[in-house]
Amino acid sequence: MSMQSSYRFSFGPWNISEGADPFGPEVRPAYPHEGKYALYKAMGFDGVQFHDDDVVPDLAKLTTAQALQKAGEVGRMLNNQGLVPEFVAPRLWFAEQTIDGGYTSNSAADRAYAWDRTRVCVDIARAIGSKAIVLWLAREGSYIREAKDAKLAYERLLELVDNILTYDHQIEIWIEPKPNEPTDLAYVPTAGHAIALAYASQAPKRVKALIESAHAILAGLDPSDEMAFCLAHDKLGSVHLNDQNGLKYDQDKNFGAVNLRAAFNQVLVLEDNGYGKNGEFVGLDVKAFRTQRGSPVTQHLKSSRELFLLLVEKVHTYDRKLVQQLRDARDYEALELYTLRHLLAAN
Ligand code: GLO
Ligand code: MG
Repeated sequence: MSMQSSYRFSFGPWNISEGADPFGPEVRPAYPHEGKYALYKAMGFDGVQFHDDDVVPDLAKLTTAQALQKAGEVGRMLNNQGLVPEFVAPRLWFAEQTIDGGYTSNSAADRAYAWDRTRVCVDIARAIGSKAIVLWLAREGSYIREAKDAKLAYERLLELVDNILTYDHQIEIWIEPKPNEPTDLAYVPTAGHAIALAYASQAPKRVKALIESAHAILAGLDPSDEMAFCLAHDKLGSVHLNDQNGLKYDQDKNFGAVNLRAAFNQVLVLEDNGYGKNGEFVGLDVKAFRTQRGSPVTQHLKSSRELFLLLVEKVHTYDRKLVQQLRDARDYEALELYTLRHLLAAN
């Protein structure tokens, strides 16, 4: 029996049931938003990831006071259910004002909208008892490179980070890098960009990254190395584990579904570096198959969690002495065969 680490898992309500793609009708009705929270515990999840308008539906129609009252109610509901609000992310990519980005838009009015919305998001995070906001910089990039001044855009992003840190002296900012989609070229495409912003900011300790497996793959990088980079700087706020079959649209496949070995290496780097010991969650960002029947559709979340735990077992039984010997001997041929045999349970 191995030493079973006690990981806590999380995901966002957008991972349940949604069945839309740009090429056809929705394949199933949305599962009622309010009913989703009751599903978490039974599936082995303790953390909820939010967008600001997941916490407060119709956010745009409410005053800040009304929004914060609703957030307080949601915080109490989560507490009663034993759920932890892991983070809140401003959903900036749906608004009219953010067609060409918010923080990096060429329009001062759009930038002002983005800042107002971000402040409300921080307030919502505090009202539900969440210690972090996540910045997935969806439309902060360009469709054609000549459209924006990239240097100015990066200066604006640093100014944004500093403004948030000054606005609230406790909140953490976790930047979720992604190289493309919905833009052609996104600003802050990698962990390196996110961590550079952290160090350049006024409070580097409160700025971290959230690494999503698929986003690293889309950047041509190895997800476990992106995680390792953040861990080396004590800046891995969270993860979005999933998988991605090469350079195509963002797929959010089940963790380990495409590349089991790469998934093993992600679990290895997390486990070996004590990820989770300071309250970090193992977050998932996985989509249900369009073809899946039923309501609510949740099996993909259970499958990804199970895969993660099976790989934790594989990490525990990975023969470290042998790995060290083979590293010392620089016999990577043997190390590779051992690793693959181990994954296939053929040793
Ligand atoms: C999209 C992102 C997105 C974020 C979420 C939280 O590619 O992965 O799902 O993770 O909006 O910020
Ligand atoms: Mg994500």
